[in-house]
Amino acid sequence: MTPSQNWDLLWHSVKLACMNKGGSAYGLIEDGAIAVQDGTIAWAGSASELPGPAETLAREVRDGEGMCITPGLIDSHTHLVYAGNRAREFEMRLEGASYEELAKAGGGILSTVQATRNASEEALFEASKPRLMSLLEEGVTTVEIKSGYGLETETECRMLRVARKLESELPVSISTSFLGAHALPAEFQGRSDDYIDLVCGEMISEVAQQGLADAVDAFCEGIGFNLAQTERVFQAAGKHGLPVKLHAEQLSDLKGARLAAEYGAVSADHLEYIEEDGVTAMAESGTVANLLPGAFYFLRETKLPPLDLFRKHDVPVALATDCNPGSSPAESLLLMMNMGCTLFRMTPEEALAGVTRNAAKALGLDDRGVLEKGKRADLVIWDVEHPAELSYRFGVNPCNTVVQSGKIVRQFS
Ligand code: DI6
Ligand code: FE
Repeated sequence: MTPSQNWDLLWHSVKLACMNKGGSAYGLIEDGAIAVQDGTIAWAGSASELPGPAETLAREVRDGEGMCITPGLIDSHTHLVYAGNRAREFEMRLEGASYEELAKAGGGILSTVQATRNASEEALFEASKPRLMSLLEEGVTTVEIKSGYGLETETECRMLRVARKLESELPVSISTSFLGAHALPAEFQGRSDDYIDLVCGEMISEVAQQGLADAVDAFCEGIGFNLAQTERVFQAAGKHGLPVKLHAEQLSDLKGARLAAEYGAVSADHLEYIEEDGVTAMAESGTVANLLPGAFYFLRETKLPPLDLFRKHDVPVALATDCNPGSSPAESLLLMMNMGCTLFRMTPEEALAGVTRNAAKALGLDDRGVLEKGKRADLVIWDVEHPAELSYRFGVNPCNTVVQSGKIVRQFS
């Protein structure tokens, strides 16, 4: 028989968790096959429907030995570029100080700002790279990275340049967010509106002009910025044609998610304190609820994000590490899936959708997050029998092979 196709690479004898919506649980195909060609998925389906004998269809044909393939994982909310750490602050919190008290006393985010301002671009790159590598070890192929520890134009730009450089040196797609409105820097004490002038003027112009940001974020909170200030940031983002997202309702309900929805935000993140009005607004605007169980856990929060309301109104839910030195020094997206289930009562299928299909949506990326013909060939082969195992186990890494944009970039066996 003459080859009917000439794909680059084909796996057979694999279980595919396609994660497309509407079909069977996980979009599962038990005896599946998947082919890649020129960086995209050329074919995915049931092995019995392949257009010929597997060995004739691709230049390289691999037996998956029953392993499970999912889309490449996507960590849609991180602050992984920073200098220093806050282990001492962790000790103080365990002795009774609250996250908010430490922030108000000039610690918290501002202590990381100090360390980050003092770090050279090289030092910042070297400090951040191992954190990103930890994520990649577990099959992450797309990562969002925020600025927000500079709070002055030069350092904000430096952080975003480091994020771009990480993408150029490691097998990962990086999506960057400008988070100038993360905290009020000490030199603007008592003048928060003046600081927002700087964020909406010089800072965002510089960031946009240099093409350093793919989106704009803000921290709408008692210890961050109020609703009116957040709205100014969103308007400035709009002027530069940048999509918005928001840290909303993490510690209190300031109605940030409703505002974010009004501005068509791609995601609203944290959301422990959101109420139903916020959820319905998000449903209408198609804003993703990006939940961060690492921060919930590490701050020993007790108020749960309202999963039942997100389900009731059909708001897509994503899960991310929030990797940052203060509220979530987490470098494992698999652990977040487990925590999404154990702490937030998500199902393992919801957890996997949260780091694939819905995480892609949270970043406004429609070319990935599911296994379908035409999507980017970002895939992970897992040494598990069923995709529920990815959420079930914790502290283990069953990742066998990672394919990024059609290339095998990691192989463990
Ligand atoms: N909420 C968070 O959880 C992170 N930023 C934010 O606005 C924490 C950042 C930090 O504490 O360094
Ligand atoms: Fe965050």
